[in-house]
Amino acid sequence: MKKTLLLCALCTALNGFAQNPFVQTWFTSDPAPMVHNGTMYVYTGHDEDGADFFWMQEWRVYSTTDMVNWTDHGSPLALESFSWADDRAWAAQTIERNGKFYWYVCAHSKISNGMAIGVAVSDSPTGPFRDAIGKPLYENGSWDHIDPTVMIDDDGQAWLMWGNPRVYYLKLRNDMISYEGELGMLPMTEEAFGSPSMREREKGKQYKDSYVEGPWIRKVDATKYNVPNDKRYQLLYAAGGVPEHISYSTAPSPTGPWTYAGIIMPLGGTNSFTNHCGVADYKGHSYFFYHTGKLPHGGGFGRSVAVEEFQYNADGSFPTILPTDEGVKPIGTLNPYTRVEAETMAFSRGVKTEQNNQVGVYVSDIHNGDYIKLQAVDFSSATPETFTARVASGRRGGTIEVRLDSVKGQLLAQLDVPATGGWEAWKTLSVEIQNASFDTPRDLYFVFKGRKGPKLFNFDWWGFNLKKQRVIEDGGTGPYKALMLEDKTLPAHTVFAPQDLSKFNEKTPLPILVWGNGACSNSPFEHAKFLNEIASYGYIVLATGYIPMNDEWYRGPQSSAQQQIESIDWAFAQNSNPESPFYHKLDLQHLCLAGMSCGGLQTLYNCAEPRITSLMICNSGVLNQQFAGQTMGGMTLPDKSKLQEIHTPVIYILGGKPDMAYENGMDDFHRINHVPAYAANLPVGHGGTYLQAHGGEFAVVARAWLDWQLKGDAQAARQFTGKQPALAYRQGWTLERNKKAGK
Ligand code: FUB
Repeated sequence: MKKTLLLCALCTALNGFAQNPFVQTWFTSDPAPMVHNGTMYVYTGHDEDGADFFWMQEWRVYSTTDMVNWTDHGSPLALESFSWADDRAWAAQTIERNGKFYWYVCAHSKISNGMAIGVAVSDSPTGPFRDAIGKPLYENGSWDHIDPTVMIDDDGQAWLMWGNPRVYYLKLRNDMISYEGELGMLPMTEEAFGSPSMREREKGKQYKDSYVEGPWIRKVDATKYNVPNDKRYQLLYAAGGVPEHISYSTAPSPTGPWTYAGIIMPLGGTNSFTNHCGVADYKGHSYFFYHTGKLPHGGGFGRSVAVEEFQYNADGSFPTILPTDEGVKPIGTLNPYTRVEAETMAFSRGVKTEQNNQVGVYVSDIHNGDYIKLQAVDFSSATPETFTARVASGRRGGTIEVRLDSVKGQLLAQLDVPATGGWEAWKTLSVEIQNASFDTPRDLYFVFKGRKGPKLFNFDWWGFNLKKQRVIEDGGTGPYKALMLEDKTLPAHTVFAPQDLSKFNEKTPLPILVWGNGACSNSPFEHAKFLNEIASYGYIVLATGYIPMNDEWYRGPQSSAQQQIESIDWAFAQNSNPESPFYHKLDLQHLCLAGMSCGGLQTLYNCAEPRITSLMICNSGVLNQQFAGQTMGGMTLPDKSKLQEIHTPVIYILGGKPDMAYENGMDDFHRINHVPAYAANLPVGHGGTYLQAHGGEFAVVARAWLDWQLKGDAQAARQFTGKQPALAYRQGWTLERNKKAGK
């Protein structure tokens, strides 16, 4: 019987229709829902894998806003949180009062050697939680004290109830962590719960029902239901002995008198000998939470939380609710254009979750063939350009296949995850979307592929992008993690900018670097690390050419010098466009035009442009007279007379004598007498250090120039000014200055 049920659950799951159990990464039990600020939270227990009893160590939290995609918030509360607890982290419930969240738990107490009721508190529904009083809220050595449930009545009185095989109650004070009066106990009568307490039952007599444990106290909303006054309070509970079903009783007040009202979830179809329920109304729907043993390898000590939607009867009473594998329908959609935590899922196979201080909860234990499913993903009929994910692999990595509708559905993208140097050495990777037609909300699948057997990688978060974008070198070493993106309003250019633009405004705008590439390439593939690094220190960099979506060399047609002017025009237009993410965030008074090699010539070609406030010529210089008049990179090559059009300070950053542009660059430098000019050399040759990690030394010096020229940074100025400019003392570098530069 058990096997058949399990196989049934599995086949439904594999067919992609299942929503129950709604957590598949761990065994979870005793669900306690709480709605707060438009989000449904569910607090659960955690059955250990392979357990032979309820040896439970911690509690967990999950949340959703659409009832199908659940986010795992990990375990913000465990036995270790309570100095007095040493075993059995059993059923619990959380409630909010005055902005604080109180999580009532039960656990074995090493003080009394019985089960005890404790309370933890937090400022957030997802923790961190701490023991609110440093001792049990209630204990007396009895094993009855399990399964707390809590309710705040309309008059503000909070009631805490619990117990197996009796129901106890306390009136909580407003502080929620102390109580007034004595411990109360509900009379265990046939009328109240279907049978009297065990000791009082008549031998051989068939009773209607019997209270066991797991109470859930609630009050019917009299504004919505035609509920008689004597039935306004409802106590739901696990009933009938082992195996358990769910029944309930009603009363005119929490203290009674209670009247047995019938069975809500009958026996059968759960593969678990316990059951434990919680009820919540959310976004106009009503939900009944319970647990089953229906995950693979699950059962009585390996339970899993499940949920069904139901409708109250007109008088607020419960209908019969049956367990299903399908679970509930989405009541919202998931936005794929934000950062979505990988531990948000509607269904998964094979994977687990872990948590650490660096990234919080992430998906782990990913093996070949495992998958994650999300439901009702709303692409809003837009066409995403790229898919981004943050991943880490301490071994060989693998692949994420991004598919629509099923594990074998339309392939949108295939992201290759390399070895990143550790299971927590995270890298943000992007890949282009291959083909896409996104009409209505769709199911989305991440299917994991790689070598059979070993763990492949860990998965922290993902997102789709409407722009082509990519994060390299973890966003750079600066204080503002950067990304590069292609914007449709600036075709054939790549924008490098901080990922979080909220820090920038009219008072602290982003200075602008406009860049032309070596070989007049129409992609900044060779300079991406260098430019990304600069952007991470609070610049917008507008580079000529297509975004390099991988590390391959660009082999298409060359760029033109005009593209630098397009970049400048675009920056000015964006800054005054209220629709732009860069609206009033760009520093139009501080703009450096720069380029490398052929891009340096494009820069000199454009040097008269009045909006430029600084120039940076890298591995470049006006070519000999013999080339004058020839065309290259969309321009007629400038001759030396062009240098007279420079109207801003200029620096040449060259690769020393081994640089084939050294002679031309230094010749330019010696001819410039009308503006401050600087020549910095590091003898590394024409290729500079652009391809080194974070752009190497050239990025350090270029950034110092920009910090001084565009941000007025006095410390950076010291690299180039004074009797003993710091750059001249930097390993390998020489610095020359013309008379205008002064000392
Ligand atoms: O999870 C441990 C115990 O099992 C709970 O406290 C009971 O309600 C039953 O579900």
